[in-house]
Amino acid sequence: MQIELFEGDITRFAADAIVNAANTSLLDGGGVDGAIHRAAGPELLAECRTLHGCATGQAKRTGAYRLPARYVIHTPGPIWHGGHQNEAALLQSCYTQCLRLADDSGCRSIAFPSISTGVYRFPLDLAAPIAIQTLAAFSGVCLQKATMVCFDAVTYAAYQQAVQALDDAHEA
Ligand code: AR6
Repeated sequence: MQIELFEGDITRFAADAIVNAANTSLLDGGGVDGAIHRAAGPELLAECRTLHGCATGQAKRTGAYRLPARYVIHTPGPIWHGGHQNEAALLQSCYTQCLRLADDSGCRSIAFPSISTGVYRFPLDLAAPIAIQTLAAFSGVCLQKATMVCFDAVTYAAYQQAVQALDDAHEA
């Protein structure tokens, strides 16, 4: 899987599927979730209401309405409780389930925000390698490119470091 990093706003990023770092109700979120709902329009919330929530580490798909994408894939990341409540495996599952759903939906490209590293407080230096390693390990039928859309320079630097660490490990 080809991995790219981009610093900016995911609601303006064109990809077949855009991932939303949601909560388990799939309703009433802030952060990137709030931005996605504002940009997509009220039809997105109406469709989310029909889904009856989503478990942490799983993923559900909706239309993307006014966003420059075909689908929004909603995934509730784990809330960080110190690292002993399966947080790493759940975060990995978020990325894997989103990739599978996008691939099954015929998507060629997908864009992710930095899941769980905002309100849910998952440490960025631990989250970034989990995300990058999971993207790198995935091989789909249709899906060819995954972009991590980082909202600020600190987030971008953490993902850049994780990509570099993976490259170094492959060369060693
Ligand atoms: N584009 C890209 N990334 C963004 C954007 C944007 N427009 N806005 C924020 N981010 P968070 P979480 C970044 O808190 O930690 C919500 O209320 C942000 O800087 O949105 O998974 C949900 O409903 C950070 O790097 O998601 C849940 O209740 C990253 O997105 C809860 O927050 C994730 O931050 C989920 O918390």
